[in-house]
Amino acid sequence: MSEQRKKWWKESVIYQIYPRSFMDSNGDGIGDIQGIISKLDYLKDLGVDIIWLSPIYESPNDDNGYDISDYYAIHPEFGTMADFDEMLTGLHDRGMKLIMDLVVNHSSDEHAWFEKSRASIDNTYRDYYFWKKGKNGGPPNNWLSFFGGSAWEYDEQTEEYYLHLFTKKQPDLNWENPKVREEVYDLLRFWLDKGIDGFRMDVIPLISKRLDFDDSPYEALNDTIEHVYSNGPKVHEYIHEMYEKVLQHYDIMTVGEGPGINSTVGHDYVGQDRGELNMIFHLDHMFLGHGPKGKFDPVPYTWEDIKRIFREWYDAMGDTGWVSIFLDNHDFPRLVSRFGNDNAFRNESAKMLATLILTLRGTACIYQGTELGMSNVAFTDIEDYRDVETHNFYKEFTEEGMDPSTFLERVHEHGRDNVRTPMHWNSTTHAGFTKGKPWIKVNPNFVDINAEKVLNDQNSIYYYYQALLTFRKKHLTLVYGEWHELQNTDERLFCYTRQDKDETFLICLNHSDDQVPFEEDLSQYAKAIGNYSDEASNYLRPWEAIIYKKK
Ligand code: TEU
Ligand code: CA
Repeated sequence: MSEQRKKWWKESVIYQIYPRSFMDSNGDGIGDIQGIISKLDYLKDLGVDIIWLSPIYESPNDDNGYDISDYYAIHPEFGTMADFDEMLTGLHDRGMKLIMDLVVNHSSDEHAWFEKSRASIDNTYRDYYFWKKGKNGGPPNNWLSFFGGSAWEYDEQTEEYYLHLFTKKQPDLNWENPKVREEVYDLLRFWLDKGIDGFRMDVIPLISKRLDFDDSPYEALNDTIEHVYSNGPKVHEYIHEMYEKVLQHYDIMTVGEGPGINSTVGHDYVGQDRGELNMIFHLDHMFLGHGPKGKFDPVPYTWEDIKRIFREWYDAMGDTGWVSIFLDNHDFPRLVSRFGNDNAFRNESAKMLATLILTLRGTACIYQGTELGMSNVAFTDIEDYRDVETHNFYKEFTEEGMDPSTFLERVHEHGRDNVRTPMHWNSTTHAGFTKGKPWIKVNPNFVDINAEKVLNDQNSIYYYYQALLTFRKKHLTLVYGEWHELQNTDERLFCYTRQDKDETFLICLNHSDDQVPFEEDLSQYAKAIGNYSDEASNYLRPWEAIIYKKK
């Protein structure tokens, strides 16, 4: 890889903090910035480089901060701007970086812009959003929200509908309007001039709408997302303008969250000469299993589907694009429950998945608690859940006749609150997350799975992540090296090499509960890291992961 292609944000590992659930410092049951500050050494010791912070701006919390009512203010429940400055300094003093969550496809309906926009037909803020007359006594078209129901909300005051691809409290901003774009560029400069190191851009491929607003011809929500909502006609024009006017003037990292970005269009967003984004959080593997009506209408999928997607994206990026590699975040179930075995092989499978994340080509991203092996929760009462997506679909599916207990089982599998229960710090009340009543119940298994416990167990998932992160820093072949998958291995294995002119590594992963034959000639290799203490010959044990280094 040429020197010019080497970038700090390719060699770094991201750790995502969902602030509401990370650490509460003042006993109100809500995680906050001072709580994060109290854990900066914990993060430094783990060995992560960049913190991606989910939104901490003013918000009515209809979607836990992804509905912003003031882009320039810290929500008081998280703390003050002085707390923010202290956290940023604390990260930079430890050689770490901070990227913030940029949510500008939509604002909150409580943002001043929207309050003015909805006040009358002819004010200067009217076309900050999308307003349309209804059709045949209903919404302008058949578009559905990601979170159930119509994507249009009727507003009595001016007798028109406004567009919201998410909840009705998240009206979509009209990027056709240059004033909206300039408002966004101003807020970007505000945070960048404070010294942050970049942005994760929420649903960025949705910002350019197909202005004919024709009905979607697709049955499945994911098809509408990909072909109607995403990758609109001016999306690259807008992102390039953002790059030209703001992004290129700072030494920062940008990552676009990409619902609807598939491997055929991915490079258009991140090609090194495109003047757009540095990398993508694509969701192809994360949307696997989402049936026609979304995640609570599940369909089966296999590891072959997952591996196919990783292959496609590696080929699509080539040497001039870049992706992030991740298997969970604040929107998807705990990776050890979804992709591993959080029962009989929680330790082994969590370590195997860690090995995959940290040895495929891309910037690895770890979600809070994954380093502890935290797993899905299974509340027995729908009222214990907080996520608006869960409650909207609970209402929709049960009104259509689904048995509530059936829906609850699907929430256990696919709900976003699986990853939003409070971080497990120790085995004291509420897992040491808060001295008060947590905003959402703690997963009862915190007594067995918590930071204090893993820090006292040399065989823990935490120390495996720490060893992998250290190893990866020492061997940049695992960052930049070519990726080649071994052919003709058992379908339960995922084996590949990473190589460049300096080193070659062979990574062997068993993504099953079985002991699987493995006949590769390993005479040229020596085991460097693995999740079993000893070495078997000619087979891989359940969820075994081994990194071999060529002699
Ligand atoms: O998510 C958008 C998205 O495509 C999905 O992750 C979505 O949240 C859904 O759960 C997938 O089934 C982003 C944010 O990450 C999410 O937290 C917000 O709710 C959403 O946008 C709206 O801002
Ligand atoms: Ca608090």
